[in-house]
Amino acid sequence: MAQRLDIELDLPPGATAFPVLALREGARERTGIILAAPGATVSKLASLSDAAHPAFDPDLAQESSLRAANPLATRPAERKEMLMLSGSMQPYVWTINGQTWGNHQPIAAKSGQRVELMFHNMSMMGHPMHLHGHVFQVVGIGNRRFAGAMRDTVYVPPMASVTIALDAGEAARWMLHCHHMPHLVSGMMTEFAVGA
Ligand SMILES: [Cu+2]
Repeated sequence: MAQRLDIELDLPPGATAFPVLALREGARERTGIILAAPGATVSKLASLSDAAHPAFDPDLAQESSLRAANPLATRPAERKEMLMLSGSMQPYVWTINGQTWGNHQPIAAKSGQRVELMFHNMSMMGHPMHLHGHVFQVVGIGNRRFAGAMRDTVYVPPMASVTIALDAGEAARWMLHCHHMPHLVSGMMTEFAVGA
């Protein structure tokens, strides 16, 4: 949910067509694009799959298997912050470190600092966490450290923790929020306040 990827594909030669589908979790709906070589026969696909699609990567097995082609330079973190993700359905309020947007405590850093943020999800909903103005590297899942993918959004499953590392960029206020819009609008946003 809410992930974003840049994908480079090598397609085999020949007049072939390759559907790339987005699947709705827990339901049969699907949509997508078809990559087709010149002269390929493009047949129409049903908008419903035969069976409901399972939840994607709920234990982060795939995320754990990814390694950055161009990782961050190795250096120790100068700032480490834990961000507690929580909330409830009734009332419908979602928080970071117990606060909604407007009552939030900014996460502060200086431009150029290596920062590690651990997203600790204490709720029963998954949260795709997105930081503006930066790319970051996934460097830990639970207690396990590894040189994972470069991203700008990372999915944090229920009751899981994911650690990211980044070099703080331009001095500005950068939004840091759950990319699931109903969570965002009901409070789940803070700011990464980068000083000069
Ligand atoms: Cu969320």
